[in-house]
Amino acid sequence: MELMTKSPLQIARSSYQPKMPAALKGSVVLKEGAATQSVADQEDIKKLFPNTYGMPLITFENGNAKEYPVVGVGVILSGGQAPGGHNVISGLYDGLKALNPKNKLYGFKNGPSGLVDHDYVELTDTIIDEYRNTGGFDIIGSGRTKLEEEEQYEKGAEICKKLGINAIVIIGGDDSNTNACVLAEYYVQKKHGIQVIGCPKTIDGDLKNEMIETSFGFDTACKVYSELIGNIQRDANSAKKYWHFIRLMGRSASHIALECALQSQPNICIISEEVEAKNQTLNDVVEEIVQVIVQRADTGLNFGTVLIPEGLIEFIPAMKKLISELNDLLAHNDDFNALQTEDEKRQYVKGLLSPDSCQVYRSLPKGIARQLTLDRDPHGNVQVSLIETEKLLIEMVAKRLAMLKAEGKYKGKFASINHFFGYEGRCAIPSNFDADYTYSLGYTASILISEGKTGYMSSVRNLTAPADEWIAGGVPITMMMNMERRHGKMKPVIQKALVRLDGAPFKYFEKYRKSWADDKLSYIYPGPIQYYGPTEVCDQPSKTLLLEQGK
Ligand code: FBP
Repeated sequence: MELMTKSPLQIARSSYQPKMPAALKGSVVLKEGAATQSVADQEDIKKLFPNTYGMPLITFENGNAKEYPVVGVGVILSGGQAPGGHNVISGLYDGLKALNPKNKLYGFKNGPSGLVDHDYVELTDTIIDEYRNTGGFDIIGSGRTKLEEEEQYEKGAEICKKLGINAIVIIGGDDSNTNACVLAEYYVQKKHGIQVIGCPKTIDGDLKNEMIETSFGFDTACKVYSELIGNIQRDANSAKKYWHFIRLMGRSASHIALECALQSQPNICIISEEVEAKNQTLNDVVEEIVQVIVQRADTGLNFGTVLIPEGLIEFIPAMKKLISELNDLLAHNDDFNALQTEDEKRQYVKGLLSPDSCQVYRSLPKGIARQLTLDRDPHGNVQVSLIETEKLLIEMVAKRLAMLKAEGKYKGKFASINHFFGYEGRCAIPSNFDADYTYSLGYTASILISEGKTGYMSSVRNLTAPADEWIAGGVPITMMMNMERRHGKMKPVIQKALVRLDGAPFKYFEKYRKSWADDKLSYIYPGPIQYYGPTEVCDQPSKTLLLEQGK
């Protein structure tokens, strides 16, 4: 056998032709809707974005062929990886070349810093063909540098002018698209003639609204995690001896945990937004888990699965207060950074926290308390993916069960295994849904650019219908904005979409979770993503999307 450089699936996927909305096939005409408003704080947002506020929604329809001017475009991948990023770029590339073969596409390397540091590559047929329908962001790399200083914007303008770039596409989450909006406004104000278009990316699924039905990557990542959860459940149900505590990525919102619960029907799934709404403490969460474990033990079932959203810790009100005090206390704190030992750091922190937070801090296992003081990301967020909540919960649950056993109220056996699923799914080969959706998002961006638009996010809607019926167009990013306090100052930001407790996905989960907790066999085993085969196996969107759209 010859040395293999690609798997058979990699080879087959390179020639997969993503499905597209009918309006993107052939020539396109733009239909402009009524003027838009921001979701809240209209007066403030209007003042901050005088040039890009209130622009109309845009939808594409089939129209007569038209000649487009030559454009140069720069693309940036921003933040965490999400399956489909390469297809946004290939859709953008194909769209640009179809509109005018002289168009050029440059990739800024390693995230927004590539624009500022003038680190770029011109994308060609050869490069693009190598990355079609693949996972990962390695075509140009990604990064989390925040674009927020005028000096950075000007450095960006400098390289754009040098390369003949008239538009930048920023593929990112809520923070990156907020920056895209600010950059778009800045370039109009300064008359730099550089357009900025955003694309909704994040496996977390929290960049969505009426016009952006889902962020790309959520579908694939959740399918990968659900496959793994299903496999674990089948193992649990075969061996009948372990409780599996599975933490799932999703920095803030619990969309991933909820979607995986809908796909795999575990015994327990914690939803952070519900914990916050009920004002629960960590002990309340532990008590809920313990109750299910005891009940199952009473019927002889000493095994099960618990899904835990990564962001949980920040939604427990007392923990939230502690984290926010730590954020303030540790921001640019050279004294803290100069301390050598963990013990010194612990003493230092304890001395400065409020009495309530200090009590919470002291009640945490030392390892978890230490994790809460690790470096923040460039947006000032605690890096929750580094906090091992599943281990914390296992420890607390085991303690509580031991107490109940001593009181004769629990007769079962508790053996646990912990898991964390995040990086396993972020670079998976995109599902058909994500491959099609992202290609269309990129293609849509190419049209918005060629039509001279700026400050828009590429939008593809009606996603539970066949791809042919999807609706493509653009949404003004200012429409998604509101004012929020960040680092002590009011800032315009895209509203993060948390799990809605009155939304159909949560309602469905709420209706069935009791039977999933008790039943001998309610597990579902989703199996691996299928790329070829019947459409009901290969082209299903997420359950969240189906339920949200009443299907
Ligand atoms: P984005 O919001 O940038 O898409 O990233 C999401 C995410 O995958 C989170 O789910 C996770 O908490 C975080 O990135 C992990 O960050 P890192 O890649 O820096 O470890």
